[in-house]
Amino acid sequence: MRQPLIAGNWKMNGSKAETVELLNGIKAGIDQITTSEVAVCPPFPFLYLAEDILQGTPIGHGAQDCSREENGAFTGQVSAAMLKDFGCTYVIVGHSERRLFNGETDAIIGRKYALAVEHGLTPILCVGETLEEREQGKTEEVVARHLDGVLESGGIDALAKGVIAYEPVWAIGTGVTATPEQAQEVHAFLRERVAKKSAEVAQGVRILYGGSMKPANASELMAQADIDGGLIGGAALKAGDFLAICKAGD
Ligand code: 3PY
Repeated sequence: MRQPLIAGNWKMNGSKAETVELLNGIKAGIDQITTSEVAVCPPFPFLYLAEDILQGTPIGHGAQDCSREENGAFTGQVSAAMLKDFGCTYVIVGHSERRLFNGETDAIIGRKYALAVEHGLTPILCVGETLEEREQGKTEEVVARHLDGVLESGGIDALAKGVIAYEPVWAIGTGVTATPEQAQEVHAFLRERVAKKSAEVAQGVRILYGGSMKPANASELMAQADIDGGLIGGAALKAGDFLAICKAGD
């Protein structure tokens, strides 16, 4: 039985004061969540607030990216080791916004994934197709390529140490959500692909859905056999909405 994971991807949002309020809001309601694992991924400068405010609670925290380099002269970058130092459990790698706006390739993402694992973090690997790719019938080809980027660099052992998030690009920030059937189809495909390397890892690996998941559609999505939680964008910025999604995962 895979424990659902609900992780909030806060993206580049919030002030210091708003972050404190949001963290305290989630903390205040966490007792009503019985089964789901809960984590938040604030922007880098606010990680220390998450570490401080969430201390002693079951809520984990993580970052939205890490450097592909270990350390050194890489201005503006943040290493996996630094994230670990700030108490992070998770780090998102390969989000489509980074693939698109920062030109990240599967090879770069594979390297970030490997460094995260090496430093004791759990990477959340995002995979997903654009609308154009879906309309051209290339969804499986694209998500397989994103997954294989990690399988080729770190092998099945590395994959076993992470979480996969299927995030159709056409559902990110658009308010459009994949139907439960559309999402389940891709999740099942991803699990089958992992099973070709190891049936045991395929059974254990959590595959989250991301892309406009909200309280109104979370239960239906998470009721699907291969959907093990969510990577939540906009709805993670309101404590009440985020907690409602966490509850839907219970
Ligand atoms: C979204 O839901 O918009 C996301 O990108 C989650 O990562």
